[in-house]
Amino acid sequence: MTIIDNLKQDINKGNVEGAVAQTQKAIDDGLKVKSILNDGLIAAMDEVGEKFAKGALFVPQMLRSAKAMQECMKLLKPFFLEGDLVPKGKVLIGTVHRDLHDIGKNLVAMMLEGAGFAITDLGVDVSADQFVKKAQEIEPDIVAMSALLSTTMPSMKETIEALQRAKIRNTVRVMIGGAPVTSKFAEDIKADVYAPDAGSAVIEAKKLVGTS
Ligand code: B1M
Repeated sequence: MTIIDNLKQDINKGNVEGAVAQTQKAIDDGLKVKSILNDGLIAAMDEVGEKFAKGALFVPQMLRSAKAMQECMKLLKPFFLEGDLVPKGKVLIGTVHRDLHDIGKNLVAMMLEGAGFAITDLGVDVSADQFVKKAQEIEPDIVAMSALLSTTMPSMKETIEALQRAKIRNTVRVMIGGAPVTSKFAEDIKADVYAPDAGSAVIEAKKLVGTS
């Protein structure tokens, strides 16, 4: 078995210590961080999701796997730094109302931070009102929303409408993403941009603030 196989197995089992040890081993052995992330951590979480959908595992096990992934991501964080100390722009990010999934959102935030953006992270279950209030306070360049549930995607539309009502829609750019989100949905709800993954989120964010 390769280190990546072992890592996937530990994430699948929710073995936090094992997964962290395999991630460290992968880094020490010189594996590409992109491969550790995509072929190891994200691939394992996809497997966890498939098993959950089939009823082969349950929420507490998903939580253990999520915890393992979050701990491994901490080890990868330093590798995302592009070394640019002048902030490229301000990003206000959060997972939308009634949605508790934060791994993808954290990854996007981490990579944007590494690319030189100043991040304000509102966490999970963020209401339209909370997005608006914080946006009025910090005046971000980008409002970034994540949703992992098809049932919470409408909150993205609600937030955009709330930004409109607060008359600040024109002063921010809105980026959305998350597994069930599509570019068509982004178009429908009048978001400025959809990013399918964390890497694209960085590329799109740079374009939005005109630094790419
Ligand atoms: Co949940 N869950 N979950 N879950 N969970 C999914 C999403 C699901 C697809 C599993 C399945 O059935 N196959 C399914 C949703 C079905 C749907 O609506 N389409 C589901 C369900 C049903 C649920 C519950 C309802 C289960 C229940 O209680 N019966 C419940 C809902 C709770 C709630 O939110 N109110 C629930 C709970 C949970 C846990 C709490 C146990 C845990 C989350 C823990 C946490 O996040 N701290 C959890 C997990 C871990 C998952 C899966 C297995 C993994 C998600 C993940 O972290 N992936 C997931 C199955 C899956 O996605 N394959 C599943 C890794 C992460 C890196 O990917 O988040 O997609 P992702 O992020 C990607 C891109 O989407 C993108 O970039 C990232 C990678 O580069 N991206 C953005 C994300 N946000 C972005 C924002 C951007 C741009 C890109 O711009 C702003």
